[in-house]
Amino acid sequence: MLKLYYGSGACSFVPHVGLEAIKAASGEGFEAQPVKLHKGEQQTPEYLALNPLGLVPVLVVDGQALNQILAICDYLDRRFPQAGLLPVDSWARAQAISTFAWMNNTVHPTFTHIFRTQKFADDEAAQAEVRRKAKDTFRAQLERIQGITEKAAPYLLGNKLSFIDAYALVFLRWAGMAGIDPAGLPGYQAYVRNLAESPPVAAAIAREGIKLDTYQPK
Ligand SMILES: N[C@@H](CCC(=O)N[C@@H](CS)C(=O)NCC(=O)O)C(=O)O
Repeated sequence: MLKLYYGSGACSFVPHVGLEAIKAASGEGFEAQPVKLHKGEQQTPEYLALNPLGLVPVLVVDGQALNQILAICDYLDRRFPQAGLLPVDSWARAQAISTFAWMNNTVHPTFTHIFRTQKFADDEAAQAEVRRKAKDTFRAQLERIQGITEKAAPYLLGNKLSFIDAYALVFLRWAGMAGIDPAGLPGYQAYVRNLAESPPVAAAIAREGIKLDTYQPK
C-alpha cells in the first residue's frame, strides 16, 4: 500500500506525477493525502511523527515512512521499472540523477529563499536583500532549464516522462509566484504547456487543483 502526503503545488508534485505514471503502467494504485502547508499541517505531532523535518513529500509504504524526493523517486523507479521514470542504462541514469539532484539541492532551495525568506534572515532589510538576490539566481537557473528544454523530445530525457519533467513544471509555476513572467521564457513555457497534457501530469494537476499560470507581477 502506497500513500503520498503532498502539498498542493509543492515539490511533492514530483513523486505525485511518478505515482500516476506507475498507476498507468502497472495498475498499482496509491492514496493521496493533502497536507495544507499554509495552515501549518506539516507541524502537527501526527505529521512530525512521519517526517520530523516537517516537510512534504512523505511516501508511506506498508506503514513505513520515507522522506526526501530523491529517495522516494529512486525507490519508486526501482520498484516499478515498467513505468520508465528513470533510464535503465547506468550512464544515462547517472546523468538524469545529476540533473535531478541539481534541481533538488540547488534550484529548489533558491526558491525557498524567495518564498520562505524568514528562514534565512530575521531583519526585514536583510530579508529583502536575500529575496532580491535569490530571485536573480532563480531566474538564471530557469534559463539553464530552458536550455535543457530546447532538446526535449518531447520530454527532457527523450520519449519517456521522468521525474525531472515534473520538477521543471513545478519551477515554472513557482517562477510566476515569484513575479518572474514565464512569457519571458517562451521555450520553457511551451514545453510545460505540452507536458501538462501528458495524462499522468494532467491527473496530478487535477488532483492538486492547481493551474499552470501563477504569474503575478511584483
Ligand atoms: N529536500 C526536501 C525538500 C522538501 C521541501 O522543501 N518541501 C517543502 C515544500 S516544496 C515543504 O514541505 N515546506 C513546508 C515548510 O517549509 O514548512 C525533499 O527533497 O523532500
